[in-house]
Amino acid sequence: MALVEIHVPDIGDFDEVTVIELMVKPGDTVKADQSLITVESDKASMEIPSSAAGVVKELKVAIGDKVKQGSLVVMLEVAGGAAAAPAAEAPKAAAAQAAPAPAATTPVAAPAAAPAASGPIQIFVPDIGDFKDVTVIEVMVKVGDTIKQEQSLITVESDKASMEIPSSSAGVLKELKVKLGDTVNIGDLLAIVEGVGAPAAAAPAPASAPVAAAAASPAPAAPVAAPVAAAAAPAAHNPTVAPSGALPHASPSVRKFARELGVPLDEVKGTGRKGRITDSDVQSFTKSVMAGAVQTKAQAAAAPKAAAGGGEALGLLPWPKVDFAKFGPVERKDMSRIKKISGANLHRNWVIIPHVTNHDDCDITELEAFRVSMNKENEKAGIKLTMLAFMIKASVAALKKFPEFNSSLDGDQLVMKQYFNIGFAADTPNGLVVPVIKDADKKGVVQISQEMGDLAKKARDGKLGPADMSGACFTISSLGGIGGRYFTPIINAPEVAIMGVCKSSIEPKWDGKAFVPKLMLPLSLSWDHRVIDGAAAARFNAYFGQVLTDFRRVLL
Ligand code: CAO
Repeated sequence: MALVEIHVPDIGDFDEVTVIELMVKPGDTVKADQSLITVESDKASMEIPSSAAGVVKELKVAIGDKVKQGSLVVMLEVAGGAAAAPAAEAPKAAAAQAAPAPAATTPVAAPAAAPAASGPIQIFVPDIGDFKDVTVIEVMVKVGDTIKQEQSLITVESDKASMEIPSSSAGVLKELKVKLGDTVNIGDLLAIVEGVGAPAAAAPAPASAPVAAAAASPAPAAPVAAPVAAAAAPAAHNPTVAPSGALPHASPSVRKFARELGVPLDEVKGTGRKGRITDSDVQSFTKSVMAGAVQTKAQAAAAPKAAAGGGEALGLLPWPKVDFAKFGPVERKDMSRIKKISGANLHRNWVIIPHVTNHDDCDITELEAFRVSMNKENEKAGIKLTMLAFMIKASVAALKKFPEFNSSLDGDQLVMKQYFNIGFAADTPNGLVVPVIKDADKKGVVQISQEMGDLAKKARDGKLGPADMSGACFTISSLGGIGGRYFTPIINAPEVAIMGVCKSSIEPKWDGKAFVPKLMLPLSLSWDHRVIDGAAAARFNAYFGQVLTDFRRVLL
């Protein structure tokens, strides 16, 4: 048996750090590499492991003590007659697992030499020493945020330490390339900021670049490499950066424990020093939830959704996870912002609203002839009447005749609208949007055609504002310019019906004496069966068609 001193290893730029947790006590048997204490700077916490196996004889630190490299942590009784390892050697071995590489300190000096720049700047994961495949456990910014240089962007965590990764540049955050749960490594692209006088844009760093640059040349020879190294300095290496305070106070091992149990740490009350969350806090929280004494926020949020018939209540099978690359080459593409938003809305509407779709046809022979002749007449004035504009007027007439189609469900009540705003689905390179013609009852077909043209252009240019897309009573989705016969349009909640229109075509129609060619327009009306009955829907569809067949009905 021999007594061995266990010291704080080389912990990079962590200067004086505070002991926030004692993970062993005298008499405990510890394995080599087992964590003894947790220390914390203002940006990172890290566990200090034992460099040898043995029995803890004495703890040389207490909670709240300040320690640094070389501080004595524990006296350990180890088997055999081995003399205590020299302090400088044993901790280094441990540091390889727990501490960020000290090499990352040098590059901090680099940005002073970097020229100012604006435009997109890439922010990479810095040299984080021996940390490999660390998990993103917190995202502290969102797209659109204005961030300061060295402001923390994310927190990463290994099983021994957590640290915040700062931005090397000030500016507006344009894109975040990581999300919670992702694993990252040195050199991974984290974010793109639109710089405002920030250091010059940085090229992606080869994994070894920052360290090599730091080691080889204190004054950066290549400005391209320098900011990467600067980007690389984790906040743990810069105690001047203000702490975010967003992360619950808990050591990495407690956080890992909580993750394994699925415990939301931010809902756990810490009983440790300064409200720190301990292992036993996590255990008690779990017991309370299991006993039904406490409800997590997620449970509380899911309950009303389930009652309202949300997807959570459906108990469906999980979405299939397929490794498509096994079958052939694939490429992954992010969904556009519009697709993500409209997808979520469409899904909700499809699941919650009991849709029924009525299909019908109407004769638009005369209307189309009129439209074409008007367009010829007004060609010089640059006025073009579209079939969709006539349909908007027809829908106003039908909504007036069947007011329950111009309503919205609100609990047990129907909100009956006395205004006539009509949305139309517009296909854009980024996805589907629904601009709205306001007060369509008060406008003529010419004005509606012009407004639709303007709104459709705004939609294609991605310039529609929320006001352009809100307040619709009823929507028309026209695929007439493209093709198809019938389809099931999804109701745009909280509206209660939507008209889908497909391509018109000449068909033979019996007039009592002979077949005559007629231009027939296919209609597909989807309606909410909670509000509308099938007979009313058939009448609405028929009337809508009659108005288009004889447009004079609009005047009635
Ligand atoms: N039948 C036959 N032809 C039709 C027609 C119909 N029902 N409707 C329009 N057309 C023809 C027009 O005559 C015109 O032809 P010309 O260029 O020869 O004159 C052409 O199609 C384009 O018509 P338009 O300029 O009037 O445009 P539109 O009113 O049909 O469409 C808009 C405008 C914004 C609705 C359209 O561009 C669009 O985005 N449509 C797609 C909507 C969509 O994606 N709906 C699906 C939603 S569910 O996923």
